Amino acid sequence: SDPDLVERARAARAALGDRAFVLGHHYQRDEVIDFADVTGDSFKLAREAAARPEAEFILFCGVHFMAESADILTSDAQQVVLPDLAAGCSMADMAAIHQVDEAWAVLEDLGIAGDTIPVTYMNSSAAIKAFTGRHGGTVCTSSNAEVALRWAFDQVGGVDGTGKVLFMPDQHLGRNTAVLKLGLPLEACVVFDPRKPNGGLTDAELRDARVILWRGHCSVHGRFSVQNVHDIRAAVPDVNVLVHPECKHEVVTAADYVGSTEYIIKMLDAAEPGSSWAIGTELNLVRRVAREHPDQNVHYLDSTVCFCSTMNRIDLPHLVWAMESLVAGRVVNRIVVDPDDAHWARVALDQMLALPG
Ligand code: CIZ
Ligand code: SF4
Repeated sequence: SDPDLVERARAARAALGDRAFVLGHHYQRDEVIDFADVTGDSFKLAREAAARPEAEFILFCGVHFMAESADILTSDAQQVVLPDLAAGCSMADMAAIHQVDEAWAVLEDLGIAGDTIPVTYMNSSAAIKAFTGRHGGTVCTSSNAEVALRWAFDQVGGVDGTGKVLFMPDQHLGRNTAVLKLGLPLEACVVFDPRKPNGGLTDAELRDARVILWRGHCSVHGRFSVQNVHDIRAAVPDVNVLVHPECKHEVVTAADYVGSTEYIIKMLDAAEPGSSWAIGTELNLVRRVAREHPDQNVHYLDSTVCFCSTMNRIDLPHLVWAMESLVAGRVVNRIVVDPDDAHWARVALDQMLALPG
């Protein structure tokens, strides 16, 4: 990147000192990661933010829902800054609170809301997390989705009972976890499409379902295909195919390993030198992992899938602008969650933190 800009970034970072803490998500650009005090997935970063009560400013290099979680988990005196407000998440945007309220009303009208518990993926707005907290549910991440789903079923009579989970907003993580980890049949999962009356489902389908999956997906991970897995196996002998659970069910089934971002990093750290890997996740992360493991043969599962475009909105110019503004005494792009939502979202986040394991 531009050497002048790097110099300005260094100067602004030094001027802020301990007043600021810079968090960098694994999917961020290298030019941004270079200035991160800590890197991680959304869960680790939320915990890191909460563990820095002395920092006046939390500069969150990631997407909007992550900055919201940081605001919820930090004190009121701390200010969370998202260097570009356009850094949203298309998956989180697929579940708007008015749609979720309407879906819940459908379940209430059918008399099944009382047997249903909401579970929301970390990748959702604070309003959806608050909805989940108000209805006794939990947040989950891709690392603890199995434990979260088991806990949720336990609240409504167990995995083998008749209670239901409403899983938002990623249908793939929900389905992969329910079927591959909890052993529920694929037919026990239905997809609720918020754009259609009754979610596009019959009353009987809703009554019989065990897992009601919200119709959401990740615009990056949702693009990997089974053909990609076949192609890489044909091209690279003995390749280990490693994908994120936001990938489609058939892709995860065809792969050798499935796991969260932190799992993917650990797998590569522990891999035999000279082994071959094809990784199905965001490209900034895969390139970084490949660079850090020159002794391994790291491939990208599909070269036409690439960056998360909203993650990439945070670039060095935006980070420099945010830091220089703070140095000048102007707090820009502050993320503040409505206090009532923050309270109930925190209930759902605390429930997640209290899960076993
Ligand atoms: O796909 C994402 O955005 C992920 C995996 C986020 C996170 O860190 O949990
Ligand atoms: Fe959202 Fe997918 Fe981008 Fe993650 S990678 S921020 S889930 S669109």
